[in-house]
Amino acid sequence: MSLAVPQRDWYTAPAGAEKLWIGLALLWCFVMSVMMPFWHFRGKQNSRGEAYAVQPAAFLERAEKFAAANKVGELNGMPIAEPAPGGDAYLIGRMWSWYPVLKLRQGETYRLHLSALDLQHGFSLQPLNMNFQVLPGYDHVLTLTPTSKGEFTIVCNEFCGIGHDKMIGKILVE
Ligand SMILES: [Cu+2]
Repeated sequence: MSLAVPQRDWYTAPAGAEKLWIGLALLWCFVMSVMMPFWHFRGKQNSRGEAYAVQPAAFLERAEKFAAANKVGELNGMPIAEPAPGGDAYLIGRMWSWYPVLKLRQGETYRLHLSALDLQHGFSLQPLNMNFQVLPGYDHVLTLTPTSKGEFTIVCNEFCGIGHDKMIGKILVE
């Protein structure tokens, strides 16, 4: 048994329909590549990339202070915090909950500070499907203006252990 020696000039240039399809695929690749930076600057659902270094313990303190000062109720034992319009809101991602529940007003703008206390979590706002990374050590600030009323669910979309699927939070918009 022996292997056949490969043909020396195995390459034949694409021609006809093959050439056309490769050209179209390549063109689409360029379009998609250009759309990434385009939507980064023109899209209305992107992070501006504003982030600060923060120790998890310091972030916990700020978030607890925020939740206590703005508490307007409770939902399943979790405080509901209503930040002042135009003000700062804090949200902690940790194994395995989002703290606190936020109550926001439609049309008002907030600065939402997102951070994790233990490991990487994923902030995924449903049913809008807006997704942001939540990392310990980083205070990620999102400028947020709710455009519709309702109850929005935050799920964690970065696997974070045994209780990952129970990590569900709420944002209420009135
Ligand atoms: Cu998580």
